[in-house]
Amino acid sequence: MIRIAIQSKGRLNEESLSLLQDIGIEVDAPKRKLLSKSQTFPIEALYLRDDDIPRVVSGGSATLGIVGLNEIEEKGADVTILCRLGFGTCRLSLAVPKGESCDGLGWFSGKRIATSYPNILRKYLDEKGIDAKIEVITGSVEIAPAVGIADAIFDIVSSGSTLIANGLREVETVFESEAVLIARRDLDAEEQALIDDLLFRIESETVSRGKKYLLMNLPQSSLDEAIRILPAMRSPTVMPLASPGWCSLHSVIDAADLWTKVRQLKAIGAEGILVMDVDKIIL
Ligand code: PRT
Ligand code: ZN
Repeated sequence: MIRIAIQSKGRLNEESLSLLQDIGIEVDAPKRKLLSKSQTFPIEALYLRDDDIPRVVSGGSATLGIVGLNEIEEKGADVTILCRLGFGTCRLSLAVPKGESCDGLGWFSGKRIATSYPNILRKYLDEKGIDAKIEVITGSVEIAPAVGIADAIFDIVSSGSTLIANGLREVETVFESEAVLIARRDLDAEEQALIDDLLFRIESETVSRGKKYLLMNLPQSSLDEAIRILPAMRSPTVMPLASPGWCSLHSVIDAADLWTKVRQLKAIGAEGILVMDVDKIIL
């Protein structure tokens, strides 16, 4: 049995639980329970605040954890990062009041910067040789300049709308983050075997994310051109149709390319194009 630390509520909670569900691991959502044992895999979920997850994993009270890379970096936690999970994507950026004529990092020398991430910021400023004062604030960092606590902020940005709503302008991205799966160091053989199984399932899940399955009828004469348009996992599957001179072509493509590919395929005579979601791809 292994234990995985998950954020009890907040931005990473829902997607952490749905990732587990997608890889066949059912656990109860954190209502009043701190611990929830899965009936489908030898794992139990431990629900915590995200700030506590790096320490709980490095200290050995949980084998695994799902947390933002920003938290690992800030806490300097001694854990293994097993894989990036593709959600909770954000960046840590420097921002200034939009009226300020900040034209580069030099502007920050001698200024006060409010943040909840003093360690990442200090390391960055030291690397760049900028001597600024860091004001540590644990919440609502974005209001610091308006209330006179700081001249600038260093905070998490996702869509950028919080900055705009507070009259701030992003001037420098310092750190790119997303949710990651972390593990305690020095795992025993049984833990390692369970983790290998989990990683295999997560990889299948990640590979299939954002993929579409395409099926179409195609004149046989356009086949070479269609194969050039559709670089599938090996090559597209081709099957003959009852009507002479026609075949059926199957392939997996990135969802982002869907409409470009469909247009190209139509142009070479493809008909009856079916587009389907992909649930899992096991490589
Ligand atoms: O209660 P607990 O301590 O567990 O949660 P928390 O309030 O500390 O963290 P939470 O749930 O807000 O965020 C958890 C993790 O989600 C963070 O550590 C990041 O790794 C990741 N993440 C992704 C974000 C955002 N996107 C995000 N946009 N964390 C915070 N924000 C906040 C940001 O602080 C700012 O206030 O959203 C605002 C900016 O968003 P935009 O979209 O307006 O730019
Ligand atoms: Zn937190």
